[in-house]
Amino acid sequence: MAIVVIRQDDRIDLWKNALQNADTAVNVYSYLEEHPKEEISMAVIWKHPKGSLTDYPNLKCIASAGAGVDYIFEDDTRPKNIPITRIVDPYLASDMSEHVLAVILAHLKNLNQYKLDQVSHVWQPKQYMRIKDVTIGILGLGELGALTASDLSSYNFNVQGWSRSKKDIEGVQTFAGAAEQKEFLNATDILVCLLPLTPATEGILNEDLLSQLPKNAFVINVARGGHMVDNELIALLDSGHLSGACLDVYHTEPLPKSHPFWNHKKVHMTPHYASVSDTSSVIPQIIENYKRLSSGEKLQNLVDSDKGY
Ligand code: NDP
Ligand code: OXD
Repeated sequence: MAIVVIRQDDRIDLWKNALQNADTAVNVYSYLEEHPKEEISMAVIWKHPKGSLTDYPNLKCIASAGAGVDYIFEDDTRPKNIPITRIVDPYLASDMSEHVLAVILAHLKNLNQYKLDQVSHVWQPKQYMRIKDVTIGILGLGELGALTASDLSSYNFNVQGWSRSKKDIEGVQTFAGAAEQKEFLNATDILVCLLPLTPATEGILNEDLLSQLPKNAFVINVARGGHMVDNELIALLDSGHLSGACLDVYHTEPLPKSHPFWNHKKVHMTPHYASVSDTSSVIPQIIENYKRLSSGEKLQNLVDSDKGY
């Protein structure tokens, strides 16, 4: 049994070495080096080249190196009858919560606009908003959404959240399913998307949904670019219905230089770095799952293949 690391970014050696150092008894390979393919039982992957999982006849587990697994389901050639695991990690959740808080405060206090004013040497005080006067609505109350919601509530924001099944989170008003979506949206001043990307949520941030937010609402997408219908967001920003958007994720990453988001005054961008799996924190759970796989025990952080998350 052995592990192969498959990712196309410059973190592949970091991941390989971190897994290797965590347990020197385990054979860990990068998919870029010569390796015995029939020995591989676990593939630790992040945005792997489509088709690359078919190289391993004895693969028993696909371990996503991130929380999201949409890229795995997009690969039709993946082995379909083996478990998929993902990252559930306190730092991944708290880093996301901190990022969302920073974006919200920058919006309430006009910091993005002041940066633009500084570049143009403009002195123009603007009315700011207070925490107590805004309602944050979070789409998705899973590992990241639930912590973000309760953290924001502890800062005295009014917080509500929407998910597939009903949740009970102290200080957070919760809504579930299509029937309760409109009431949730109508009362949301700042919408935060923390849904997984699945066939049910693809394109959910469209004109129909976003226009149910009150006028001047602000949108934060930290989930996946595939949730957003870009041209419909731009139309609602241009019409004045939405006051702005802060985006961390895009249909194509890096975002092509010609995309209209780059030059849009109401769009604020970060490069898919709201929250990143920290090897020192998440490698132990992957090694633990590798040991469980070897001894036939139930794996942790399993993805539900029927739901796609
Ligand atoms: P979870 O699987 O823990 O939570 C998903 C939540 O979304 C659940 O509350 C679930 O409802 C809800 N949900 C799923 N489908 C629907 C639907 N059709 N209708 C309503 N609610 C739905 O995911 P995480 O919190 O761990 O992560 C969320 C996403 O964040 C990831 O999938 C990833 O795409 C993104 N992410 C982005 C990062 C970044 O840096 N930008 C970093 C890490 C993750 P229920 O509880 O009822 O099942
Ligand atoms: C993740 C991500 O899903 O980084 O972990 O987007």
